[in-house]
Amino acid sequence: MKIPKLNVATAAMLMLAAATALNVHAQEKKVPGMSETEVMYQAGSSPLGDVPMHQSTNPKAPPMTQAEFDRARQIYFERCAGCHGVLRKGATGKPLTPDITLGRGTDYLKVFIAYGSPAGMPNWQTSGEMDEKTVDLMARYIQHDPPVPPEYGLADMKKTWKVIVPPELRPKKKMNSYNIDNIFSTTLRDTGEIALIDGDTKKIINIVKTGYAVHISRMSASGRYLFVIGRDAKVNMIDLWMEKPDNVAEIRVGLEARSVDTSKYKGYEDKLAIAGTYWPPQFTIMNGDTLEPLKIVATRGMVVGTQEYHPEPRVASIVASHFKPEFVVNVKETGKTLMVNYADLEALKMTEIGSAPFLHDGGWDASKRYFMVAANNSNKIAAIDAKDGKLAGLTEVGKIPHPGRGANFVHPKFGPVWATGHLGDETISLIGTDPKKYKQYAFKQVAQLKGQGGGNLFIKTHPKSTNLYTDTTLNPDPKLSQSVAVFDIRNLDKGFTVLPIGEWAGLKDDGAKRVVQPEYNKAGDEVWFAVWSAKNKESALVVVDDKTLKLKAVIKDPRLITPTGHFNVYNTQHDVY
Ligand code: DHE
Repeated sequence: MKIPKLNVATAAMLMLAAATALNVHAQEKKVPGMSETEVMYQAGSSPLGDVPMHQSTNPKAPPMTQAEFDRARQIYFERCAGCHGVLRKGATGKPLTPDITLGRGTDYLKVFIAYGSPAGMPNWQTSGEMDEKTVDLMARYIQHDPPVPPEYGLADMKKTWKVIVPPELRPKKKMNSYNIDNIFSTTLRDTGEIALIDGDTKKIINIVKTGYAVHISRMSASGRYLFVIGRDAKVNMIDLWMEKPDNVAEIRVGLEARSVDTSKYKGYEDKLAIAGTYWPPQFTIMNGDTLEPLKIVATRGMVVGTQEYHPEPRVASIVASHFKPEFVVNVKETGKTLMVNYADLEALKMTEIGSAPFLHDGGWDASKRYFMVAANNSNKIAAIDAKDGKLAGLTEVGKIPHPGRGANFVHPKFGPVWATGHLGDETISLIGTDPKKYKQYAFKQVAQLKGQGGGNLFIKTHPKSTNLYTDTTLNPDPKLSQSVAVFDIRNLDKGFTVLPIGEWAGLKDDGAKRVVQPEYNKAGDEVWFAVWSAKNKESALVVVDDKTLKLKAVIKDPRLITPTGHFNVYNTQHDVY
């Protein structure tokens, strides 16, 4: 790489920063912990790159042709927006607005983009991901005003809204012989589809077209409708009563999204659906039968603690309360949980609970009263009390907690606990969740287990099981990313057993084949894992016998392309984890 011309002091300072960054990367390769892959995970591609945006020219910024600007914008949304934000106001990455970047200048910015930083910025050029020309392009681009993607209101949503089978033409009873409770909805990430798999026979029921880079599946309260959200904010509603379950309605609620759920409070079962968007920063409440958009609420506002305005606080996890007619909406950058009462959409009441920035994923404790949500880049777990509508506790955990929905079990000393693994270290944190009988442990980290390594994404157990499974999907060591650790809950001090899931899959191709997300069947005696290979390589699902920890089945099919998350209907419907 050619180092740009700089004055001696700046050059020395930058070389020192770069050298530190390189050392950190070198170390990362040796120790299990936060890896470049993990940084890349946060910096996942945004579908906004193709969206027409308003662009103003900044005369002070280095010149760019329209073609250069468009190319840089595309790269920014593919590589950078996940951490630095759409408007570059900063999220898990630093702010990159022109008031900051213009002062730094092209040469300085080029070095940072090329070499990365110890704070987590990837070394785009030295890792071979970008060439020198691209680094120069990006250094100039971030000195221009950020182009602003359009808003997305009711009229835009209605244009995309389709009721494929109206409620009156849908089956009046279940028209198939599937054991619906034990169907799995598996995300086929790169084809924008989900596979509906019969958990009893392990056969594919249907491959259903959904949104781009589809993310999660959630169930309606009755267990009849399955809701799926794509990263392009497309919501699909699938009727499991049809002879061959398929889409009955769809809509786009924005330009980029990750979360969807449906109303579960008594009297409101299957009545409403909700989806949260990364862009625009808002959530939309829909009719639970047809997906007709009813109410849109913006999440722009002040950050907890600093009380500074944030223009793009993304909506992360959403769950439906069992205690009140409320959705629990977690807003990432502001660090606020909104308890959205849906009893009267015309006079919407919201309780705002502040905890810590970068709220991401989470799950209920065993009583389903406390929602345990990870403030991932703050290294904290917040416990939201859905009954009293307040923060029950905020506890420090390991580095970058990533629970998925977490895992609940009863610890011999600490009573009921909820567990999370971490992206940034090998620990598993146990947090007490019973403020009545175990008050001294409630909502505090009470113990840490030592797992296989960092890069953990998901953790799971089941009320009928005595095992606790943790993946290490994003660990840089293939041995770890292709296997899982299992703890015996009755004897946690014993350490863990390693299951070589990737090897058991017996895939014909070499490749990443990352093992991701343990998910139980309805009975709680099988655990399913996705073995996630590249789009052009063979993938599989591996089923483990929970009692013996032996391989039970491998599901392979050319249509199972890039399987990642999978959701058992019963366990998702009833929040069993
Ligand atoms: Fe996810 C849940 C966001 C990357 C698989 N993911 C979630 C949730 C959010 C989120 C906000 C909680 C939804 C809820 O409960 O309502 N995920 C993001 C990102 O912003 C991120 C870091 C980067 C991106 O560009 O999307 C990201 N996620 C991934 C992946 O790369 C994963 C591993 C593979 C994939 O399919 O894309 C992935 N995320 C999942 C899964 C869940 C999830 C399987 C649901 C876990 C559960 O048990 O409920």
